[in-house]
Amino acid sequence: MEVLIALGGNQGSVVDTANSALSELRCASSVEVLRVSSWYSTEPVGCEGRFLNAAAVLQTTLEPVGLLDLLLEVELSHGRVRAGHWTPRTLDLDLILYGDQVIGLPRLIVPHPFAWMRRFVLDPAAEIAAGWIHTTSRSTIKQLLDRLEVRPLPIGVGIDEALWQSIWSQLPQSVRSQVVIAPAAEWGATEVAASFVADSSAHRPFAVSVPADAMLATRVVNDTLIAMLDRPMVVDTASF
Ligand code: PH2
Ligand code: MG
Ligand code: MG
Repeated sequence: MEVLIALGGNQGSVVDTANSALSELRCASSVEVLRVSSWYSTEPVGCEGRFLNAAAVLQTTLEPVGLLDLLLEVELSHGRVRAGHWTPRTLDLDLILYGDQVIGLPRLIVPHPFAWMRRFVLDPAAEIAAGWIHTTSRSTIKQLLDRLEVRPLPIGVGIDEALWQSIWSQLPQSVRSQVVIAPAAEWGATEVAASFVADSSAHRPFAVSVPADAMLATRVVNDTLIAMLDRPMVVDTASF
């Protein structure tokens, strides 16, 4: 089976750590590393400290959960301390796509539920897997990336008007200037979504649910928009 993984980190020498992790994966008889993308500098989403992100295509004989366990093991042997949700990390290895399979286990959701809206996943992935179909959106990686390139980016909002006004007024100008709010009758009452109105596949766009609490909601919307808007920059790893 061919699988797509995302690599990321924002602590220590991320590229060295990741290269060592890839070597460890290459040593596993059940895994072959077929392609690795460039490294990208990306804006942190939901935490502090810029990230480096990349993607890799692996060939594996492991079942999805077996591969997940191996990835977690490799993270742990590379200094990953799970100190809490979204804390700085030396290395994060996420399973994004497993062939064309859709998996919904308590421990493992594939395609990764946020891959469709994260430039820090899509940009590196498009370099090595542009035509791969992201099963649940029925779009290719490249199509998912291209629709996030549009400026201003149409965003569907299904949030209560008063709550939305409060969220909007707190978003940084740099975010507000890059989006345009589209009518979103089709979205639920607590969702924001990239509005893919121009997308003739007419597939219901994915949405991100927003908590009712105004402060939390602002954070979720801000993080979502940063992940959608940030344009990852290729870094020259030779200079590291
Ligand atoms: N991973 C996260 C949270 N935020 N931000 C960027 N830019 N890159 C990541 O890989 C990343 C993140 C959780 O795994
Ligand atoms: Mg992650
Ligand atoms: Mg992870």
